[in-house]
Amino acid sequence: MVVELYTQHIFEKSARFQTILEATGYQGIVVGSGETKMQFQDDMAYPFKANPYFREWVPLATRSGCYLQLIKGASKPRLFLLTVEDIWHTAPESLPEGFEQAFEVIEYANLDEIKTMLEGTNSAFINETNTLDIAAEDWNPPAVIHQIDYQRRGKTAYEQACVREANRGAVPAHRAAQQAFMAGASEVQIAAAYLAACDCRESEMPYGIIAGVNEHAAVLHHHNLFKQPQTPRSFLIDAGVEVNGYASDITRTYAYDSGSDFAAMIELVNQKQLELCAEGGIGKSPVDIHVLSQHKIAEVLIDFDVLRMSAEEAVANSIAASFYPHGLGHHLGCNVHDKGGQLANAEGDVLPPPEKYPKLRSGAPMVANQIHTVEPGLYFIPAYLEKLKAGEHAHLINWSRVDEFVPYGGIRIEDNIIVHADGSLENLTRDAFAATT
Ligand SMILES: [Mn+2]
Repeated sequence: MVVELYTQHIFEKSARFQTILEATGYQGIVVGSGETKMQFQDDMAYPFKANPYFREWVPLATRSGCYLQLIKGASKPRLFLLTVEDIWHTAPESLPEGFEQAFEVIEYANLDEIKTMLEGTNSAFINETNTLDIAAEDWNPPAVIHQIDYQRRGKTAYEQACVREANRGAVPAHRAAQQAFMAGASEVQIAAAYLAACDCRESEMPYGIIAGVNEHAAVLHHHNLFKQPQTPRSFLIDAGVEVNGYASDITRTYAYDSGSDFAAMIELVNQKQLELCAEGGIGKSPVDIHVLSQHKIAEVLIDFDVLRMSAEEAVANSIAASFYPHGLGHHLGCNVHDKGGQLANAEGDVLPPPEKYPKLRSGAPMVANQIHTVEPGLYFIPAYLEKLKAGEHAHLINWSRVDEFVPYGGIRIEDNIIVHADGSLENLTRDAFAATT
């Protein structure tokens, strides 16, 4: 079944790339996986990760020196794999069984050989470095990159299956992390429990695990995990897994004391998050839903007597944004923050985020088969609270209530949603949690 889906995926990608060749006048497109990078003045390499343009074609995330070539009118793409004898390192990653049928696979031994094999076609070349020494204007031409990014908005059935599977794979790890937090583990120990439960190396994570205990839950990207265990109050974990190069991106927040006000606040944010998940749909504006989410977070703050003003006032005066300073969501795929979120068309014109919400990553209307994250947040961030305290609306904020919540850091709840072609919405994350209770 997976082989069938993958074959169909390559067929569809090939057809999409043929339209790019038509539109741009190139005879071919070559996508390189990238090169292993050495550390400065050292014989150690950085962990290698193939770029997303390559991973969308070929699930060989750790194999450098691969090239995918698609020629105008050709029935099958060609896949060039660097194959050399190397007794020092583990053998390079190979394709899942059956996947090789989608390509004409060609092995090569050195750069001169691949240059000879690929020269002579008027091709666009997508790669981090210009390993093939082609004319500068044909290396990552924006016209081709924009077309690819615009196409990437709609995911094939295979890509949807990969992100679905990445959600399923992350759920046992999220549960293990929650248990480790409840047992009083340090952030580093919690991350170790996460990796053990999903049976992954840290280098295989789609992004660095964010695991914030107590006040650290207010640090949006808390990656420098602490080793000392803390007396547990609250815990925010933002982590996914990768399946065939595709990511899940999931956040959950927990209270140690289920009877606390903070636990009740998590529950209310959870309700609001579910309401926001239901707002998606083909043609809907992510900007409108983001503004709605600002209102909903303002309502939570009013409900818990943190703000003494209307939700409208809180949003209009950017007070809600001080508690919720990031965007509601982004596209998800081979990039955790998949590209194309702001593209108005295949020519590369962008719809910039509204001035008031510069952090919003997706502004373009939703399309069929797109995968979005929905991740409202509510944080007590000391730097922003200080600014509010010095501002003109300080008297409308209940500071003793704020002080009660500061030790808990904050809340974020994040699910991954497919906007299906028939208009239905599939919440991959809630489904995955529900399937394994
Ligand atoms: Mn996210």
